[in-house]
Amino acid sequence: MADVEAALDQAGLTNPHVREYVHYWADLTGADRIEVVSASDDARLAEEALAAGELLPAGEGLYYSRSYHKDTARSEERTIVATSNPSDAGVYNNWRPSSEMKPLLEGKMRGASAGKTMYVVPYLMAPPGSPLEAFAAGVELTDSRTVVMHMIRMARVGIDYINELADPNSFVRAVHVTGDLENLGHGTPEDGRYFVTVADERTILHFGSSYGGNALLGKIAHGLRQAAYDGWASGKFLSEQFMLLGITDKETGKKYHICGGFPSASGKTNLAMTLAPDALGDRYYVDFYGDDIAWLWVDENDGKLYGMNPEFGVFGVAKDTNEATNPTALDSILPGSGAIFTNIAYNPDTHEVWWEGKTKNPPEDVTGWEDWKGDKISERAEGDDSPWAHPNSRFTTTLSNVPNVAPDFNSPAGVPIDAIIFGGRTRDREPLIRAITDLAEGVYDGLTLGAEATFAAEGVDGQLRYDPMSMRPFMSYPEGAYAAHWLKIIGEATEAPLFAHVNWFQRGEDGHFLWPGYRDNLRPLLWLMQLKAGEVSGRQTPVGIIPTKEELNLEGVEITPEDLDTILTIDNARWQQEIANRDVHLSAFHDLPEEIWEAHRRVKADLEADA
Ligand code: GTP
Ligand code: SPV
Ligand code: MN
Repeated sequence: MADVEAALDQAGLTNPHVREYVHYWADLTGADRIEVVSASDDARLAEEALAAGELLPAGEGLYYSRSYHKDTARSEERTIVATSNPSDAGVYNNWRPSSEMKPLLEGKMRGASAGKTMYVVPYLMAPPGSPLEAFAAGVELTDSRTVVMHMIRMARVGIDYINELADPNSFVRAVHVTGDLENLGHGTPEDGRYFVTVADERTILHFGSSYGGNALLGKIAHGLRQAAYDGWASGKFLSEQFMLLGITDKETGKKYHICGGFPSASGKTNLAMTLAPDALGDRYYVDFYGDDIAWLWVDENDGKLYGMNPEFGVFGVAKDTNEATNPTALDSILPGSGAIFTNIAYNPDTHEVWWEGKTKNPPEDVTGWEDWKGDKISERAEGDDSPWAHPNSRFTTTLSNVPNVAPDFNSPAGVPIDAIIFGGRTRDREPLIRAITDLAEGVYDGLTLGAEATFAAEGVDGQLRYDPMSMRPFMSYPEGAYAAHWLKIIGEATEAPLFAHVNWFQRGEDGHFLWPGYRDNLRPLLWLMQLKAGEVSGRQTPVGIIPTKEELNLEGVEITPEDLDTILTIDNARWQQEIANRDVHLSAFHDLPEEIWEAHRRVKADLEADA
């Protein structure tokens, strides 16, 4: 049994509520040792992890890890939001009573960390001094050293964040127990994994994974699910799966801030890290604030809408990251950066790493190379062309390593938000960009965000998998209340942000992308800022304002006139088909505000009139 008192005393952890919490879970999980962690422990933890073989060297100050082969992504089916109030049940939050979930999780966790160290990771999901700091403190307890190292990169970690809380009892209790990964029945009816946020108790209980959002509890479980619930319960803020970037016009000195949601693996990281296209680079500069989470609030004094990234790092998709698609990301994982790679291909002889799309072809000489599971490429069966890296393999690096990180990324004030954008992977119908000036219509647009089903079997042709505001996997309270909370928060801003829907993924009949994407995505955003400033007026359509060809700065873009026409056109018939699907989608949400229904009917009527 661990000597909890001694460990907490030695670390100088004085908050009595945190001490009591650590005691409770140390006893319950049966951990052998307790260790309180701060960011300054990283180098020692890395040495220990390398010595134990939990991490492998991937170059100077770079680390490689593999997760259990059935534990490679968030598990939506196993993720639950629990509270004591049945009216908290929504369509997506997989609500269950906390009276049922807490004993179940305690049962799973009892004795499950025997023989292991339980790390105590105090963290803050906000720049210190933020007006939302009261919602940002947490203490993750985890029995995985690799998870601790990820947390140090992804959150601000140290005991000062919880010793000096204004309300010492106001912190998120986030318990992570890895469990016996090989015997959890992944995907069977007896699946033993449970990822539960007990939202009205600000307690997170995750059992049965050591991967990403399942295990780094500051990120998705606290930063998104818990924070969204807190923002609603307090009436104070929104927490969304949004990227956040700044655009500086060096000629006028103006700086704009745009945030927005794209479903997982749809390009948030790419966009927030983007470089201006060569032809525009002398004039415009993009600042990176965040790639996965934004908290939004209205300042009581100036009435403006502000946003900030609660995270301290990037947990980015590795696949297809290369010099053309995201040079900034490559520069953020250089030797000395401390980056951790997970589930990509690895060469234990040379410590090199590789993933699909890093270079056009995999390394020619396969000597030594192993795939993400650790199997030798040279020993693959004839014709085995399965990917070397897992499609959801990732790199983890701190914000300060990102070359275009905004100088004020750590500012407690946040940044004023000029526009909120939504975008999914849609192969037809959605134009390059359409701007929306009306608040209810903007929220309606976010609620009807979707992406095409990725596997033919999963979807019906032309029908989207709706992912409201890109929050489907992170929704913690009912969708009707969520929409009302959006209308309330944004409605309180003295200056409403502009909304827009973007799409980089429209395709031709032969499957090619009509828009070159990546760095060129800055162009429609520049148009949006010009629209906001009244410098262009676009063309009004039933679904928003779209740019004219002349208004878009297309200097240096490779696109055919036909493709350009298509991405700046509204296909009325396809849109009317989509409106019918939206009727069904929105009808599933109870108590959806009347303003949202009005917006829906208005768009529908305008499309019919325009046919
Ligand atoms: P999560 O971290 O899972 O929340 O996702 P994310 O939204 O940050 O995803 P990410 O930026 O890692 O998305 C990467 C995928 O989107 C890769 O497959 C990219 O190649 C693709 N992608 C990003 N931008 C573009 C673009 O402009 N055009 C095209 N065609 N693909 C893009
Ligand atoms: C996502 O899946 O949207 C992520 C990665 O950003 S994870 O943190 O694993 O949820
Ligand atoms: Mn995400």
